[in-house]
Amino acid sequence: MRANTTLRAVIFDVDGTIADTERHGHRVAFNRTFEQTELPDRWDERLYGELLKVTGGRERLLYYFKDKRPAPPKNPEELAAKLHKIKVAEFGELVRRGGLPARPGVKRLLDDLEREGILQAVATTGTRGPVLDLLSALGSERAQRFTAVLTADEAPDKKPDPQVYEMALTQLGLPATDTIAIEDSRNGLLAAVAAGIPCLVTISDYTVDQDFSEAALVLSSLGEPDAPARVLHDPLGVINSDQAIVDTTLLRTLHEQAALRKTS
Ligand code: XBP
Ligand code: MG
Repeated sequence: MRANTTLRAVIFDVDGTIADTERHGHRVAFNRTFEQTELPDRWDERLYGELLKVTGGRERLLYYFKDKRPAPPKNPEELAAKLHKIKVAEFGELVRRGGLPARPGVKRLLDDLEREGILQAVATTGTRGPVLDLLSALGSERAQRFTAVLTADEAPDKKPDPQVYEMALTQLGLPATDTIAIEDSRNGLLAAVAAGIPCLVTISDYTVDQDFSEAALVLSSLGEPDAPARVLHDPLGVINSDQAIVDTTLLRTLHEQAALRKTS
């Protein structure tokens, strides 16, 4: 049986999916912000892993003030807004210095999608400025190919809320069933699925232990010919191996099988 849909666009998450930005990017930028503002707070890798359950940098600061900091500040909203502004600038600086390269397979897949006429879009809870810097780091030609780039600036309701995905679909002018999302976290997966979009998860080191049972496929990365991804969960049976390289052919098969599962 064949599904009556066509894969027309792939919507990428940014943090953890296009690049491994959290441990050596956002976390470092938060700590530089604390230093710059002469606050005693420092987020080590373990604590940052806990804080990541909250999406959005400002919201993460508020959660930390409320639940993790020994002495909460007098005006948490005001302080979080002030710190977040500095943090966004610090993170942008890190990105522009080239410290956060694309994950394996990202550039290869973007080029493959372009050759095959499949649209590329971005749906992220990150702030627009540094997101655009991260996309530019993929190469200016690739960055210009994104038909829709939706960030926290346009979609304030952060993942797992589906708002950013719904806005991406509106800009693409496509129904959810003509697209696939690529995510690295449970919050991202839930956002995509709530918007009706089948989701491929490429885990990152902070999300390796999360529950991805709603995903169409879970891999260790997008894979490269000389370093294929490990297949971690393949509920639709699209891969007959424990290794995979994500390309347009695989995404079309995944898209079709996800559509069939939905209608069966
Ligand atoms: C990523 C995030 C982002 C960044 C911080 O989630 O939660 O908020 O950690 O970015 P996702 P800002 O990958 O699901 O989009 O500081 O710019 O908010
Ligand atoms: Mg992510």
